[in-house]
Amino acid sequence: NHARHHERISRFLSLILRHAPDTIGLALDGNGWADVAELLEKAARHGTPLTLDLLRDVVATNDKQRFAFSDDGLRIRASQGHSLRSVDLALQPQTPPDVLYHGTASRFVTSIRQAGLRPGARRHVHLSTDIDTAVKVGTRYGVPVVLTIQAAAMHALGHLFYRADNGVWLTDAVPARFIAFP
Ligand code: HQG
Repeated sequence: NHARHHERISRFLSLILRHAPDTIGLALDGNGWADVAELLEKAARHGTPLTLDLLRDVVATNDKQRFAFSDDGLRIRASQGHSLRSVDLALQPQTPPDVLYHGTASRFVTSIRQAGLRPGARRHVHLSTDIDTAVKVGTRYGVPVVLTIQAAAMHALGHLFYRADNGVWLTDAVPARFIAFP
């Protein structure tokens, strides 16, 4: 069915554009962009046939707007979520809202109280402007816990924040003193 197929393609694109482009022999540039024609050709060669129309449709209807085309439509990248150290999204630092939210699982809370939020395998800690999103993110790993981050206070002390093209907020790490636990 249609929705399932889209989700499968979205997962494939997340793998290729965030973590492991080399699984299909694709190269990303320093800002995470892949050539669309090359992506289609290499995806097909490695068992995931994709038309340009289908790719456009997946990008346009993706629930989290995970992917974006360049203005000329010739390149595509993931808007956030990378683990590849070679990718720098070249986002401009921005002033965050007063508070941001981070959804995690209850079993991580003891460790987060001690170490703060760390990016783990990804390049950044991911934060959202709304609690609902944080609950969904936390649910991926277990019983969700929503942490409230004093983003404005961090920013005032020199921590940099970035807003990805899909509205997700990114920062390098969040020291525990800026986190309110429920
Ligand atoms: C936790 C999804 C112990 C952290 C989502 C999280 C997001 C710690 C996990 C995006 C810790 C890392 C990212 C510490 C952080 N001790 N645990 N000191 N610091 N953690 O998947 O934020 O659907 O790398 O709380 O919607 O869950 O893929 O990060 O639970 O936007 O597009 O370590 O991925 O988007 O997990 O998710 P992740 P995340 P997509």
